[in-house]
Amino acid sequence: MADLKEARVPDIGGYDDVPVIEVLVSVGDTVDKDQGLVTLESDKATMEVPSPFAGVVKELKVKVGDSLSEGGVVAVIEAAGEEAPAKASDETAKPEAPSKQKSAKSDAAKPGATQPEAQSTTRTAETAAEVEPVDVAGQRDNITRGDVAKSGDAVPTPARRLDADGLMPDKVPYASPAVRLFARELGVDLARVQGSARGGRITKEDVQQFVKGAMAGGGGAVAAGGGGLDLLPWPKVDFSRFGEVEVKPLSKIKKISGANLARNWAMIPHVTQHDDADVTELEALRVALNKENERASRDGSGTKLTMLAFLMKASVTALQKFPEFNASLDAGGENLTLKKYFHIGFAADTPNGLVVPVVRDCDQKGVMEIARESSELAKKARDGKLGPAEMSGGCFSISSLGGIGGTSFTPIVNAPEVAILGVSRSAMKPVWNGKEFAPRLILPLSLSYDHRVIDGAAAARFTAYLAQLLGDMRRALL
Ligand code: CAO
Repeated sequence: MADLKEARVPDIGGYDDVPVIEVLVSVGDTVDKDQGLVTLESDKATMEVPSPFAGVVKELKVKVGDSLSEGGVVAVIEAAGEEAPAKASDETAKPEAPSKQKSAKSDAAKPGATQPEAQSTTRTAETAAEVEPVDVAGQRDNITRGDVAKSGDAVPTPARRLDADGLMPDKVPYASPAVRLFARELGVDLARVQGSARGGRITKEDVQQFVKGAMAGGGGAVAAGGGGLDLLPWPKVDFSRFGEVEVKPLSKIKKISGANLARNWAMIPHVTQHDDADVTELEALRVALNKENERASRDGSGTKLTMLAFLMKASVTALQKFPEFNASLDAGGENLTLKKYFHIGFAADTPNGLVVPVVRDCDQKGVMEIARESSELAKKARDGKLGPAEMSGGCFSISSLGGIGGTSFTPIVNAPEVAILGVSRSAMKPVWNGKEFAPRLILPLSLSYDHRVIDGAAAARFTAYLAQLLGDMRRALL
């Protein structure tokens, strides 16, 4: 018969009604003993509530935003393997060592709850594990909370002393609450970070290296200069104090692209070079070709030649002339990988957020084929049907807001690429031709680049060349 047990909050040093900020498991998950179930965060500390036994999560009793105190039920777990002695309930099976034994309480707020008195909590050396909670407010709060790691054990386990970072063995991923908090602030999924400390524990430096490595194309080498980000915690504001609010979770795409954008913005020294391209003739050609195609396809279903397709083709020619733009910097910041292929990504706005599909081998394709492929990919993106392969391998990206408006903007480099072209709305402008002002269709270009790789002069040359190409695409044949 299934052995259903309640996983309860152990002694957390006297804290009461601590908000749940993270639920680390789902119903149906198989958990190891001591694997974190939820993360609690008070104004002073973050701490994980581990599962007191291995098994399968049958029911979650809390969600993010709920509050828990000692004894509060976190989950119902169908325990697996060797379990507590017969008849021993979870509570009665708790090791007796802690002198500050409390009975299970409801999750509801306790009237008259006082400040933590964790210092008075005593344990024997055999069962206690002394750790310091993370002090998010800037000071260490000298509270012991070793019980968090073991008090839910169905049967007493051999002594285990945790180290000062507050790590808890057997957790997946294996990191202290301080590191978890740090990773959350950076939007890093700890499951993807390789721990370098004893037993595979993930340190703050590992998280920093992961961010740097991901930015520079994978790998975990130490980036030149080091230093890392030393950011203040994100401000926590109860906006409802100021007026009515509604909380809306970000879409999955927004969360993923947001984490990437934040990393790229923080880690890459961006500079944006602005220039104008005279696309008067190109636009006339595009319109004429589209009319021809429309007539040829009779039903009007032929491929529409877009300005984006011309921009992609012209970018390939510029990348061929300036190879360091078709490159990626390694994680150590020492070597540039120059690519001999030309896969161009373009930012596509979808109802769920920004994605960057990639058209492969644009050097081997005509503008018409690039237009057809990019419009198919854009449709797939909008329908949420893009596969990961269709968004990988890009060398250079284009973010075109020309269909919407604007005169210039600063696109964020799509690491591990080293440059991105932003395109704003073309407009008819008076341009001096030596004799008079003539009306010309001017397309604003904004090239953001990684200044570690590309010098300002090279960026100015690249952008000017691109503008020249768009002014006369015959140059692409040279
Ligand atoms: N200047 C003036 N008009 C432009 C233009 C430009 N630079 N680029 C496109 N247009 C016009 C087109 O001519 C077309 O007009 P018609 O409907 O009259 O023919 C209209 O804008 C729509 O253009 P399009 O269908 O060719 O689409 P597009 O090539 O502009 O864009 C795509 C395709 C996928 C890039 C676009 O749908 C998109 O998602 N854009 C947003 C990208 C984005 O969000 N970037 C920001 C990323 S950073 O946050």
